Amino acid sequence: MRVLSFALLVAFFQGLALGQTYSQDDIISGKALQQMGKTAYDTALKRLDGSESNCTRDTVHVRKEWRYIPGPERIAFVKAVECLMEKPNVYPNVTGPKSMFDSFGVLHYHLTPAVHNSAYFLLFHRLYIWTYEQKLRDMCGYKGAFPYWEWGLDAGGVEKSPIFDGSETSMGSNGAKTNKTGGGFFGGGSGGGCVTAGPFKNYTVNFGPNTARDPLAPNPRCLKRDLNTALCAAFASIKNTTETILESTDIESFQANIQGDFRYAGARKWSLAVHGGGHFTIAGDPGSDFFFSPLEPVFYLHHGQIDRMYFIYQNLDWANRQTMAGTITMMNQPPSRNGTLDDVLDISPVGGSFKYRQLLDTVGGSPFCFVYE
Ligand SMILES: *[C@@H]1O[C@H](CO)[C@@H](O)[C@H](O)[C@H]1NC(C)=O
Ligand SMILES: *[C@@H]1O[C@H](CO)[C@@H](O)[C@H](O)[C@H]1NC(C)=O
Ligand SMILES: *[C@@H]1O[C@H](CO)[C@@H](O)[C@H](O)[C@H]1NC(C)=O
Ligand SMILES: *[C@@H]1O[C@H](CO)[C@@H](O)[C@H](O)[C@H]1NC(C)=O
Ligand SMILES: *[C@@H]1O[C@H](CO)[C@@H](O)[C@H](O)[C@H]1NC(C)=O
Ligand SMILES: *[C@@H]1O[C@H](CO)[C@@H](O)[C@H](O)[C@H]1NC(C)=O
Ligand SMILES: [Cu+2]
Repeated sequence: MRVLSFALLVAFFQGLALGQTYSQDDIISGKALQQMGKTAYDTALKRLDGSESNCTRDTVHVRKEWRYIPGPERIAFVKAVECLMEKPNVYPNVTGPKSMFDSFGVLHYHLTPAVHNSAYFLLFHRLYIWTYEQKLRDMCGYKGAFPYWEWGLDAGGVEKSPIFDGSETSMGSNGAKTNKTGGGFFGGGSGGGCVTAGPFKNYTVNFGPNTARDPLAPNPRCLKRDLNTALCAAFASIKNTTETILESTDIESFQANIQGDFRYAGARKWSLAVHGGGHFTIAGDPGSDFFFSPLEPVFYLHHGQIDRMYFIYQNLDWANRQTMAGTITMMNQPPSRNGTLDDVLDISPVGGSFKYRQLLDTVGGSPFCFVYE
């Protein structure tokens, strides 16, 4: 009896720690997510105390939401991305890709069937965007904060988002308005054509789409966007982001909920879910392309937020949240074995080779040293 009540007490306090007691008001206003983020940040930093690695409270990189990064730093980020678009492609024997930026697209194209709706989704994308960040720093001298995109902040109008407003401190505008049949979520958003203003207006998408006969052959074209506020509000709101974290009790349900993996009954209510929601809030070409979406520069801000959710989820119960679940093929097609933390992720020639186990902790372990603010 005493054991039972002790267990209940522990469960109660764990519930508090995990924030399961937040009111709907606090969830919708963002107060809950803010507190969860703060707890995760503090928990991660605490691991640095007494650590013998060179990742310390002084050296740790703090990732920030785009709009809370000062204007000049945002402009420097855009310049660094444009610089990466000028550095040479590292894949041999491909004619379409022209730059280091493009090489990331080739890497994602090759690995797509293994790293979505599989055991590797979260840790692959963590390494992938971190490697991109390193290239911006090492090859292009970027010194500022690496940005993420909190979609829910734009659920009232993506067109006026500081990411998409077309100003020089944005990531470029919406696409030009085009006539569309249909409507609703997938009938399209408020653009559809080429980006008309701001950064990346002149960026040439060099290859793709994945439906092309040779997806890696040259196919130069403009960057198109079709911003979709209704979709953002329905699938990637602050409430959706917060409850996806709160309602996920283990890594298997977390990765199912974040991707709306319909194999899991509990994940079906999320439909597109925040991952698809963020992607299709941008939409367009190559933003809608499952294989080539990283050729859309905002991809990295979107996946920054996915990784931030993972960071928060992990650090709300760090001792129990360093596990992996699922198999090594997309939707387990073709059927495959379970992934393990001792599997190796090799992203050469773009980046390095690591055991998945090394990618669990964003601080203090090899190779990462970052937290989310
Ligand atoms: C820590 O040292 C490693 C190896 O020398 C280096 O690659 C890494 O960039 C350093 N990290 C920081 C945060 O200084
Ligand atoms: C590239 O193509 C050349 C000529 O066809 C071939 O000899 C070489 O093995 C290829 N390299 C790679 C890495 O596929
Ligand atoms: C869009 O549709 C309207 C009405 O059918 C037509 O007048 C207009 O020319 C179309 N615009 C484009 C860009 O196709
Ligand atoms: C795009 O290119 C044109 C022509 O070179 C140039 O005038 C314009 O400033 C460029 N726009 C941006 C946003 O870089
Ligand atoms: C996602 O958020 C929207 C807006 O807050 C809400 O209407 C919708 O019900 C949420 N979805 C789920 C599955 O809770
Ligand atoms: C694979 O993982 C699932 C749980 O995610 C487990 O039920 C199953 O037994 C595992 N299969 C093998 C062969 O270990
Ligand atoms: Cu991906």
